[in-house]
Amino acid sequence: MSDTWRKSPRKLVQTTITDSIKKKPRKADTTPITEKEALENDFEFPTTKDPIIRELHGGTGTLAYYPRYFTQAQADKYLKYLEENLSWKRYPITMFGKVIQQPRTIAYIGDKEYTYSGLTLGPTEWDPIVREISYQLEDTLRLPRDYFNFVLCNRYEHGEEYMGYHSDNEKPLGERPIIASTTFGQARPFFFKHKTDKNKKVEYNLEHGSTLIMSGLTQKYWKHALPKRPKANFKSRINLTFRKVVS
Ligand SMILES: O=C(O)CCC(=O)C(=O)O
Repeated sequence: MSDTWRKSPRKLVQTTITDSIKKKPRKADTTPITEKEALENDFEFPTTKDPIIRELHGGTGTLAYYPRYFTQAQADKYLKYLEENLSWKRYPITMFGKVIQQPRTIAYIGDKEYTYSGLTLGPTEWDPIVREISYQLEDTLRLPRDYFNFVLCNRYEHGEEYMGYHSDNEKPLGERPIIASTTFGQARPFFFKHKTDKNKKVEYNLEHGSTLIMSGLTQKYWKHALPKRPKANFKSRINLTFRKVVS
């Protein structure tokens, strides 16, 4: 582990490197992997869209970041559509025994019911454009069609809206969920911290049109958060997390 400076598009940031980052060689094969391989996460990230792949310290997970998963024009189109067409609502959730309003609005889409922080959502009809995005992600990752069976959509109006540290480790997602997190709108910092070793941290600046894949044991060993940035004058941001209920 070493402290290192790396360049982010906006500024130099210091990160503690606890892992290795590599670009894997391009694979010509586009045959979908099997459901079993996907669940066991026994696959290599295809590199058709140039991901930056980060193996987290000691086999504790894998992150793959696609900074420009969508072109600017595609991302602009999706942002506008999602803002105008999803049914955004603010729900109460239970945190540490207290009922609070979520500090963001959400929309839920998917075949399956999903419960987190005392809130049960779905099932609902798929929005056709969200389905289109889901299919593109499945194709890039060589996942079987309809692998992702639900999507949690979060909308942050400004820098006061946020998501606190948590992991997506609900039982129905399985131990090694593949979660595809696609961002439209305002670029914002996104943090990971190891659950037991406070020195291990990873930071991204999730950009308009980017996708971050969390896989392997990431949810078991790491928490993630989209922190508040109250003075940052941030505009609206939408994030879609494509997931699979396996049981
Ligand atoms: O908006 C984000 O990027 C955070 C999403 C997230 O952490 C989640 O849905 O679990």
